[in-house]
Amino acid sequence: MTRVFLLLAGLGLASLTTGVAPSRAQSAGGGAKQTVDIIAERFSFTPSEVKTRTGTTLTIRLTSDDTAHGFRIIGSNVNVEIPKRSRGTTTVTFTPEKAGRYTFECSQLCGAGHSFMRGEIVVEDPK
Ligand SMILES: [Cu+2]
Repeated sequence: MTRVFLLLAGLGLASLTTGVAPSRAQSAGGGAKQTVDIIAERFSFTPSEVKTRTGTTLTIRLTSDDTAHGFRIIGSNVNVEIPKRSRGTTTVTFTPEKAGRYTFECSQLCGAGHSFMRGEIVVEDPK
């Protein structure tokens, strides 16, 4: 009985996780969409620069090539864990309203070069 319950709970979590990105993308309401894959490894993100435009729903798929890392966009509420290699991909969406440069960084201590794990999302205003 307990085992069945745990299995169902696990399935529920999985569908919640995979369901987050699509529902957010839809709520953006007709705006442009863009998807980028970013690979994390000690001690960098590849690519480390992503270009997008204001109002675009940017879907970021995060995968690690070694240990677990984090991904935080400074000045936003995006802060997620990237599971270690072969344990899957974390997907987040980010819809910048203002043009500018948004720094992202690793938010999980991963070794001596952790503080160098940074990159930028460069947002241009199409107008
Ligand atoms: Cu780190």
